[in-house]
Amino acid sequence: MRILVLGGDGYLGWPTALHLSDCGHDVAVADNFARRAYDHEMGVRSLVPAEPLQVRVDAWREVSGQDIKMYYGDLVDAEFTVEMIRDFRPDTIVHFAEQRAAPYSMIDRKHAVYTQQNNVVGNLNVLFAIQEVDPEIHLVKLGTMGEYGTPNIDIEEGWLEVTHKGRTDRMLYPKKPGSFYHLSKVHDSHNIEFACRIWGLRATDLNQGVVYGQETPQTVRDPRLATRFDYDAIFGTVLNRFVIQAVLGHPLTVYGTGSQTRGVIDIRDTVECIRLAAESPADKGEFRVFNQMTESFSVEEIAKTVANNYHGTVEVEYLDNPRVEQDQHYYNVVHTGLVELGLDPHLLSNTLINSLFGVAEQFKDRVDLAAMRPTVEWRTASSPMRSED
Ligand code: NAD
Ligand code: USQ
Repeated sequence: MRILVLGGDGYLGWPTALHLSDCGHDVAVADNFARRAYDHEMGVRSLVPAEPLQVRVDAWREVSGQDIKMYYGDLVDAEFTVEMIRDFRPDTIVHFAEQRAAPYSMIDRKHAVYTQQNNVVGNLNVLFAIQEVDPEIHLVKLGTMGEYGTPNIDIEEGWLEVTHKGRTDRMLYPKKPGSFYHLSKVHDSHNIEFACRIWGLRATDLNQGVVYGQETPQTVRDPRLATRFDYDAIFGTVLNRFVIQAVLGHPLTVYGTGSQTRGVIDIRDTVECIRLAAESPADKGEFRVFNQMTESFSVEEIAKTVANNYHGTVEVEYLDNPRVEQDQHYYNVVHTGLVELGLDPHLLSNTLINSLFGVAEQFKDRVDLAAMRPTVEWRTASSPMRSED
């Protein structure tokens, strides 16, 4: 199958491209390197060095004999997007290419507007390009569990059967997202569902939980194939941050009471879920939704798991929560769709955490401790990064 991975230079896009290529698919990657630019903007860098995309592609050819084609461009540029899809003629497009950090989207107006323009317009351009070039192309789009928020009812896979005043309908599951970033994903989901309904496109929306881990069977084949590993308070995600904090002897930064609960997934399962979704496409006209997570934990449980597995002393610090989010809440998520397609989840185990401690240990000298503490406040939407315009 020909698969185009949008956002193929990113934390998840790159290992996914390698996994798909390793499984025999003909893969291309596209990126505008915006993620590398955010590092410059924030004055931080990935804990693990991420080689330039050309170096990674050359290294993969050397170790596997497989070619990955590269496209450099911005999805917000409609002409670039349609020409790339016309040139590669994929059977499947995997769309990772968005600004993905909630705190980044909450810095100020400029960052909120950028996030929604980049994500919503880029995704719309992909939908229009599919419709124009070949409506048979299957779109596999990365959404997020945070689209749902923390409702006081079970979270279904994208759809909800509602009975109201004696009448019943199947509706898109109501959304209560927690940042302008998470909202951009809700807007994307609505646009994709509409495109499936009016143009008969086929799409899978993967509402993914927080990803942890850094290595996959392909990325460990050569140091040049490593993917990025973020620890800073803007782009670092909770479990990855706690592992790095433990190794540095920095207190684990639990926001609020730590009772807030989130769905999580191992990076090795992320790449496998994408393969499964791509190889069993949605039907024509179908907007298919899977909840791409394997377990849920409260933030405090994640902190305790990391602390209990680390050989040294670990301190936990409860910070005033810079975000606006419920801490005591119901959380019960249906996530059977991908398991039915064949996913055999890696659950959070000592082995994975121990290997992550090893990665953090190896690169700990690259950490800038000043980037560890949260600076972006949801309530004021302002921070030291606030811009004047
Ligand atoms: P990432 O920032 O590392 O990767 C995204 C890539 O897309 C980057 O390389 C970036 O340069 C590129 N990109 C952004 N805007 C673009 C544009 N307009 N045109 C071309 N390229 C563009 O993020 P990630 O952690 O790999 O996440 C990938 C996707 O998965 C995102 O859509 C994110 O919302 C979703 N997701 C991530 C997580 C997680 O924990 N990392 C969890 C759930 C969902
Ligand atoms: N948290 C802490 N301490 C920290 C960092 C985070 O307590 O040092 C808490 C947050 O308050 C939040 C939870 O941990 O309650 C998760 O935060 P996160 O930064 O790990 O994840 P989030 O902002 O939700 O975003 C990440 C990815 C995003 C993806 C999302 C999946 O950056 O791309 O969409 O996870 S989900 O959370 O399911 O929406």
